[in-house]
Amino acid sequence: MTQQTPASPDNRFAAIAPLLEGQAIELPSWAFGNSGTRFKVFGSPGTPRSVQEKIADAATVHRFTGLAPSVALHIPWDLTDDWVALRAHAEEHGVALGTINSNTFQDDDYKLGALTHTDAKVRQKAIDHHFECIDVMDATGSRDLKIWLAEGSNYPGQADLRGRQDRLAESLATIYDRIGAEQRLGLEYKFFEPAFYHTDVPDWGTSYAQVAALGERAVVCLDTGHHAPGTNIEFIVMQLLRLGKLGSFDFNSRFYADDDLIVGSADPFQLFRILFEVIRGGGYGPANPDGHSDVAFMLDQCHNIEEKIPGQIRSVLNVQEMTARALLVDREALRAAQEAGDVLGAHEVFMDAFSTDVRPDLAAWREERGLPANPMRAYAESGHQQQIESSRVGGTQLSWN
Ligand code: PSV
Ligand code: MN
Repeated sequence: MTQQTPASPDNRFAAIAPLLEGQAIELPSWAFGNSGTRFKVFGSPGTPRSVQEKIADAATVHRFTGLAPSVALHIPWDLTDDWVALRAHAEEHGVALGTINSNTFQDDDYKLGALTHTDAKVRQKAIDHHFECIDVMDATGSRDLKIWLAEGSNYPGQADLRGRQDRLAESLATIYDRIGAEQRLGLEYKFFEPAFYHTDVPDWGTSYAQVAALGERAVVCLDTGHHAPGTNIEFIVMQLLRLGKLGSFDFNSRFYADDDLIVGSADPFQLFRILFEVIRGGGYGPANPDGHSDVAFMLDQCHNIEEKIPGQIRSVLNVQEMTARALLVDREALRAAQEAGDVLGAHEVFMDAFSTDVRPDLAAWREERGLPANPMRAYAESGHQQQIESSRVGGTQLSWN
């Protein structure tokens, strides 16, 4: 067994507290709109009727947590004719406009593919949509373009798998050529849905192969819900960081499919393991010498049956809590145990950090920064939910369709 002198939990927290400074988790605008399943989209009182109200809700999450300074937009769901005004609206509320998400999954022309379609006219239409997204990025000051493709096939023989991969490479290269020197293109993968036999970007390897061919500013987006059950996601995190291609996370939890539930709710230990690899691989912002990391932390979630603002507050708190626990891993002791071949000693060092209850320390940490010790309770007691429910009447509640 490795000999360890465990520091008191308090001292250990004090040592990692500065590393929690500046943690930023981007919220998806669509988390504040109505959503549901294939069977039903539920309406809920207080749901935004405009992109401005969505941004105000994201800003509320930031106000209660200090963790969510930016909001990702989805085009065309969040289109506006005045980006300067929208950017100013966000800034007035204390948040920035973040990642721009393209959408090639809600147009009849894309039924058989968009960037991979056999018809050059359809491919060009999808490429033009991405050009429009880049114009939006220029106006909002966004760094990242995120591409998730609903492309694939349902039946063996339906499509030329290789031809689609080649066309995808060509389309992506055309889009990549258009992004600015400070901008990035992120390609997200998903092994299932809505194409059930094959999808064109099913796994990190395919995403990596496609973005590696593009260049330095093309990166992989890892959505935690897009893996087969039992997949060792932290291994993928390690590998992508090792290859310098982990661009961003879409955090969420899944039970069966892409159900976009609250991150860390199903398996906090998995979130801890992922965050440990992020920190270990240099992907965690404040841990880097330059004070920020290139790995963007985003949520990709929807709240169908629970209240949306508290759903997002809970989510960012879960990420913060597991980040703190992952930072507590005594990496020197871990390395010593690993190198000594002390299997159970190394495991114990790892589990010791995971088992540390950091909630009281985090509450004190928040209070020191003028934030509520318990943001969930503070929101519930603030009356904000009742206020938006009674004031947001009339108009059309926003949703994904
Ligand atoms: C669909 O699976 C999806 O949830 C992807 O993960 C995208 O990131 C998101 O929609 C928004 O387009
Ligand atoms: Mn996603």
